[in-house]
Amino acid sequence: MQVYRFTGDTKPDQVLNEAGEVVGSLPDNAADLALEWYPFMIFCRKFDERAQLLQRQGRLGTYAPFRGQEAAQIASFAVLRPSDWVFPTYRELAGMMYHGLEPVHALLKSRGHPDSGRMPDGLRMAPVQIAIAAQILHAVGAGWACELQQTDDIAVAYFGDGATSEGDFHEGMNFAAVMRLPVVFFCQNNQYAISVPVERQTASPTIAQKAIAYGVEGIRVDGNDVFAVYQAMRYAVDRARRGEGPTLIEAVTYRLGPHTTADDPGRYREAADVERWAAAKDPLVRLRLWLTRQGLWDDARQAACEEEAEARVRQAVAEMEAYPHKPLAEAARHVYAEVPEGLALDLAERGKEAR
Ligand SMILES: Cc1ncc(C[n+]2csc(CCOP(=O)(O)OP(=O)(O)O)c2C)c(N)n1
Repeated sequence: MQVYRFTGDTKPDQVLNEAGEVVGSLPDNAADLALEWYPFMIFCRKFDERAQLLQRQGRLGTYAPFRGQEAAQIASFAVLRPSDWVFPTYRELAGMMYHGLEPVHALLKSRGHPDSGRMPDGLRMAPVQIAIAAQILHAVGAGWACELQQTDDIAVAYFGDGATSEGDFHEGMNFAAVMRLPVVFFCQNNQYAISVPVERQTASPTIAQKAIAYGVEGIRVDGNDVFAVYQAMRYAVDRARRGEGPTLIEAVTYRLGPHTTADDPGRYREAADVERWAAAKDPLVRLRLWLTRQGLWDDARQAACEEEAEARVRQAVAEMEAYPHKPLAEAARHVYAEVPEGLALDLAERGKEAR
């Protein structure tokens, strides 16, 4: 009898350790990448903080913060081409903005604006997915289409650790593996599915090892380490483009904020745990340490960068508040080629009530 048991190391791959020291292999153009990413990470951090404040002031509806996950998102999106297909959830706004989504558009979803359900032309990105794991199937379908059309574009599904408990994840992985489709499954393991910690979500020691069961490659990477994420994504995307099939990446990170602005994390986790993560693993701190050590960053640059980020956030908020309202009926227009008559009437009636 042969018993299969996971005996591997669960330590995620790292390039930069918590002190910002190099412990792995840097990408060739590390300095250029870091100088592009770090200011964008500062902007995203400010955007995220402002969005939460706007919700508290009643100027924005429910919002899902991404604080702590900037590295996992920005460094993975950095590998994609504009012609690749992206299927995000509600927590990928940092990556989506890096990929070209205007900040004003990123805010519109939390306003319930019909335009947030339609990506701007030219962006091969689906609107944010709220139904957990449903976008994984869409990514697999798009990957299949890339293959049938014989392009070397690929598809990426972004999802959280909780999504790996859904049937859609398993069906998507299996189908993509059997068909050797050009798909990257990118899991941001931020340790929680709302209030459920990852150890109660899965008995598997890692999420990456779930890949083995499907015959695809799995990578467990430190999701707060921009360079490690970039290297992992580079590997997975290149494989997919070469027709070598799907990869599952588990980026181990931590959600520093609440699940959404409707959530009270104090009910399911200790503030001390959050502080410990924030102090040791904040992706912005780590990258700044490395940049400073290279002589590429100092306090003056930091201050200028923060000021610029602040101005950009202010601009996005002003654009969001000036953004023209649209009748509720518009929402259905992004879903149907021809809106069914009953639905159109119903939305028109509801629109009147809402006014
Ligand atoms: C199919 C489905 N079931 C339940 C929910 C309610 N729900 C919203 S977010 C969430 C947790 C998701 O956790 P995870 O996949 O880890 O992503 P994260 O929010 O941590 O980024 C749940 C259960 C949902 N949106 N869709």
